[in-house]
Amino acid sequence: MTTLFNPLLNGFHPDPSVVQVDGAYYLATSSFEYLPGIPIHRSTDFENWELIGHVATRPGQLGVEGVPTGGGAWAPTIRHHDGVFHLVITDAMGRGMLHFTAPDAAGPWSDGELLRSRDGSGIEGIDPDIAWDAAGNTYITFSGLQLTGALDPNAPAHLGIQQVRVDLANHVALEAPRSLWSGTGLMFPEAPHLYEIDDHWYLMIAEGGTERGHGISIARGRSPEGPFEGAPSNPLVSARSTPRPIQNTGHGDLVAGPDGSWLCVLLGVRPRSGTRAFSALGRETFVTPVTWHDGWPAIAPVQRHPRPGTRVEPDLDRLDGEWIGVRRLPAQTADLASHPGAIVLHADGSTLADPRPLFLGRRQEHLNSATTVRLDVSGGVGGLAVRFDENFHVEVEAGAGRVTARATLSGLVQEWSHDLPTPVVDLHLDSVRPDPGWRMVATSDVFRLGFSAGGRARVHLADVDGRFLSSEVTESFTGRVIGAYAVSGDVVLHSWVCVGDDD
Ligand code: 6LW
Repeated sequence: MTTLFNPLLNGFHPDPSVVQVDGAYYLATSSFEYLPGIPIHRSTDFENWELIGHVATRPGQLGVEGVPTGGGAWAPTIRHHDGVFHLVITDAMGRGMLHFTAPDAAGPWSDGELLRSRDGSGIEGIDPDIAWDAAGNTYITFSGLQLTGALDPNAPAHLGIQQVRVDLANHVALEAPRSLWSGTGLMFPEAPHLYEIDDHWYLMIAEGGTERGHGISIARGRSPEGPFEGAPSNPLVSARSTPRPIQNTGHGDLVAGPDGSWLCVLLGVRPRSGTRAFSALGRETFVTPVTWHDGWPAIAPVQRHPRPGTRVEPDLDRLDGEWIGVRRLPAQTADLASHPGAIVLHADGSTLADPRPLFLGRRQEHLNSATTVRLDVSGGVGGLAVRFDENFHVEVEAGAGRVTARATLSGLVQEWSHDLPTPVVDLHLDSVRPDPGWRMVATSDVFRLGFSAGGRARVHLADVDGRFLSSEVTESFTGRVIGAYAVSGDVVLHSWVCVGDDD
């Protein structure tokens, strides 16, 4: 039996989908407005996972450059058929429902083709699944959330679980969508996956919404088109109204594990505070065992089993796959040529309040985290930030003789400034457990902001309550991203060290 670490993938990696090919596992997750998009992780033991690439590495594969915050790459399904990797996904409020292929999951992937209805318009829905039957029919099963109609109060916001057979070579539906079993009546039936197991077709979905009410339900029938009968044990798994440390569990995908027993990958959060209210890292990927009884799966509650802590000190003479940009590729953000061994960030007039900041980031992967960067701001102004989005970010910024800690929280801005003795400065951004002191209800964590310069000891600038950068407060689908940024002139990033662990 493998060591099932949970989270399986630390940091925001929601909506996981997994496929097993020739003894290796390939896991795809959502990436929203960040690029490169749709990370692919690989494992042979379900314990150690390696980021092997991304589906969207080129401009135009996704249309995220202009999507609203939280739009973009939502909920992939990855499968393997006739020697080819297939991935379907909705580029929400971007290009629409897309189909990508690749001979190797590490890429390069295709440009992405729009899946169209018979009238030529894009198929309207999210969370597409792709499956084939023995006769060679290709099924796209999806959640009928009407994103474009959402602005029309009279439009049906949700059509339930929908399905069409498609001509995959021409990316066009062969029929009008049919409605399938859509769960036990909870809101937001979504994340459908079809499986042909033994002599049944199983339709597994998420329902209840991706927050605390989230859960997984399943139905089965004799045909991929239904009719489907719901399991008597639905929901198969949900943390709703439980004291479990992993909450929001749902949006799953089933796979036979390395030892032949079944596993379910699914999303969850690790909320902290007195009432476990705030999820700093966003929705992460978890895994839990599955057993079968009388032809129905039973999914075990997700057990907390954090990985050992890490120290990350990336080489700055290359951009590894963990670097991400906001609606722009890291290669469009970072100059690796002008200062070998360091990354130069050339400000372009954008700030962290803009939709495409000059920001080179990495997911925050641990609940307790300490990041230090060494910047040369002799030629500009920039800093080290942790962000959820344009409205919620906390940073330490240096340049023009000043160093400033700043919290921007949905229009509320507070700053703490100090003289900057030298233009080469270490900026510190730590996320630490709060000292509850006299309060019963503490927060999720506290940001500790400071700097060190000229060989002198660290100067503490400010403490900022971490609750404001959580999924719940920001109402976000993503999670915290820590990054270096520039707002004027040129800023040189000489080093990056992030140490973290999960208590
Ligand atoms: C995803 C859907 C969802 O497509 O959120 O709330 C979307 N549920 O399953 C983005 O994660």
